[in-house]
Amino acid sequence: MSLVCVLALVPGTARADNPIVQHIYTADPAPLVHNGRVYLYTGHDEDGSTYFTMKEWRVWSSADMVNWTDHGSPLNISTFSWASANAWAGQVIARNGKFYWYVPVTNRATNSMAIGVAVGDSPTGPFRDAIGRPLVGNGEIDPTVFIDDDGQAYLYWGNPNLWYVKLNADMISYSGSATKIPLTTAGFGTRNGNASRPTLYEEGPWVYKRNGTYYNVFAAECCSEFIAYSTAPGPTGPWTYRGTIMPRQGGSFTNHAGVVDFNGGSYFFYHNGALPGGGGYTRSVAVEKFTYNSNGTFPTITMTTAGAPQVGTLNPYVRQEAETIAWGSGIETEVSSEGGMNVGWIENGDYIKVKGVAFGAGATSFNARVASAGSGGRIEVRLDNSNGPLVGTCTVPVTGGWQTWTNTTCAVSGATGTRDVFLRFAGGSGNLFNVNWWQFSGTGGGVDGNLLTNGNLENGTTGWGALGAATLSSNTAVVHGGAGSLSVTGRTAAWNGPSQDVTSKLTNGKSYTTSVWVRSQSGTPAAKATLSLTANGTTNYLQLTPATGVNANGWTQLTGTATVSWSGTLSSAGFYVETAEGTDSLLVDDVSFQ
Ligand code: FUB
Repeated sequence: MSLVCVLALVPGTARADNPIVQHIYTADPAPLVHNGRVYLYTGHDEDGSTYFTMKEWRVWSSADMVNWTDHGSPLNISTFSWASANAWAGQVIARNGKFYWYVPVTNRATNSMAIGVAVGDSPTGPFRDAIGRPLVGNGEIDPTVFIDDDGQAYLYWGNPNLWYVKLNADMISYSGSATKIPLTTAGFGTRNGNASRPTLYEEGPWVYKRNGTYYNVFAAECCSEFIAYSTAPGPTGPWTYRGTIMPRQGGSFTNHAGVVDFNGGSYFFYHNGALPGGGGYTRSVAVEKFTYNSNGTFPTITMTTAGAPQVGTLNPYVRQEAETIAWGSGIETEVSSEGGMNVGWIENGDYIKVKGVAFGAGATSFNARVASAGSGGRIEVRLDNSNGPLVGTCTVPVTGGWQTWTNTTCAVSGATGTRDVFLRFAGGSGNLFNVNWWQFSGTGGGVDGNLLTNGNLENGTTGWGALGAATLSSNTAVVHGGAGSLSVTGRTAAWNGPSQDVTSKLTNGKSYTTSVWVRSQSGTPAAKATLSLTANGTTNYLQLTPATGVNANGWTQLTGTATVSWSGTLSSAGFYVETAEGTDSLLVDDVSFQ
């Protein structure tokens, strides 16, 4: 395989966090907030492109807006048997437990652009062609999708025109015919000197509703484009032009916006040509946090290299994917034989920055899942920058295959408080090794460590019991990480599941963070982690994670933070995994509660 590293930086260089992805070029951001994470759908500009040569779409996600997990490419041109090229700007929306991804591609039969729709059971896919043919096709591009409060869904798209259709509730068909939105100068601004395109509207609409007002954020007046917006009292207009959001800037002659609210903040995603080798066909997605003006209008937003501030911190005491990255230098990613992605093409001096890692009172060891068909090497765990204090060094052996995985562990000293972590890779020449995931251990549980015994399920069913009717067994065929997971069968009620007693481990009034990876053995139940707290003869139930739909096709992470409190004396407390309803058998892995 031949890959070009997009970026290699001098060790020690302090880096900002925009653009979001450094190891490939990305374009056309479409964010989606789902279950406490931001999922970011992008296109992928090929290295060295001299046109919009785009073959696949990519998915990224983050819980904190700075550390982004690479979920690879669950959708590409060949997903649509009728499409021939041009994996351009799309958007994903969730409905009825499914995720619908609308994309523009070239229809082979007509050699013109059409809109396809893919569907998946999770935000990271896999995605399949929902209907086996274009949903709509009139030679125009850039779909955006929006569901109004009354349940009516709308699909908008277009360049040079602006169209909409009313989608049916199934999200894969529509009623009526495609309707042209009048591109008036009152609605979309005045473009001078172009009689065939008198308004500023160019492409890339992003339609949503906020406080009763409908917003259409769009790329204006190619080339180069700036981002402007219009508002309307209804989903189909009439639109009023409101001005510029993001001026022309950044070395790409296109720009493309996506806007979401997350965790109480508002975020503006866009693209530019900021990476080395970047430009109009080698773009990169970036994000800025902003605040709407009190009257609902946008402030002017300019591109920065700092990006958005971190929301919270990253927990090093649960398994973290190596491909969860604030800034990567020299590395690439690929599909891992153990599921998800791994970091690869690691050479001497490459590094990964992980931002805002909350060590608390201190980490004592570092564990990483590694593989090498090269020469092996070392992972240097450094703080603050890639030449910063060295707090641990793990040796990576040659394992005999790039997907032949083993664990490496080393002592850590001096990692306290909240710091940026740099995993800096060292060794001989050429590709050294791959990394799939990593995890620190803390100073003996409590504040910094996992309160659960055998949370990674690498030690059979040790530490786990059944709440109600459930049969627990160790599973080695389907695992999230490592070599074991927990199979939970024979449930006869929704609350039945694997549990651990944590009575002696809780502090009244303290917040605990939970992470559980779950998949069903059949069905698509909503799973959740719960704490039962019995004090003074009364039992209360605290939901630790939102109930989240899981399926048999892949692992879903349930996460949440909850404050535990009780009155009087706590007589028993149990952590357990259950479902909102139903008795489907489950698989559970890599559980932490801390
Ligand atoms: O990425 C290809 C095209 O460039 C998109 O569809 C447009 O929005 C522009 O960003």
